[in-house]
Amino acid sequence: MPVRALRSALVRSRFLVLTFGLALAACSSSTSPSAGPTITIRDFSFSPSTLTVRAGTTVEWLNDGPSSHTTTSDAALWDSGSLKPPSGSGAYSGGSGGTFSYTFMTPGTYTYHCSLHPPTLYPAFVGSVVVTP
Ligand SMILES: [Cu+2]
Repeated sequence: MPVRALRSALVRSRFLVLTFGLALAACSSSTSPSAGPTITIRDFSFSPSTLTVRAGTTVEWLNDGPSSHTTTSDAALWDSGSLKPPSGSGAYSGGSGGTFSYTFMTPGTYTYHCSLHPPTLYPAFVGSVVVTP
């Protein structure tokens, strides 16, 4: 086998290994679970107040306000309980704000509020998650 042919075969096999590696990397990134969106809770807002996600998405709420808050489904589908504020806020210290996650499997509109600061007293402190198929 001439040296030149051998060399080009080597180059070709290296190229194949490279493309195969890239294909593997592309596969693993599309099949591994990706981090879902986060809704930030502050005094007194959910941000974004309306979030649209695909069915099967896990949504996380993060308390980043100075007070404790909850994310509580209006239809009683979930209730985070009290989520503490981040370190240095309110009566708590040492740690990041409390989080809560819920996975939306069925398309629809899901409204929620904070049970500690109810809509009767804080009418703008409500949120909704719109789940599309
Ligand atoms: Cu609250």
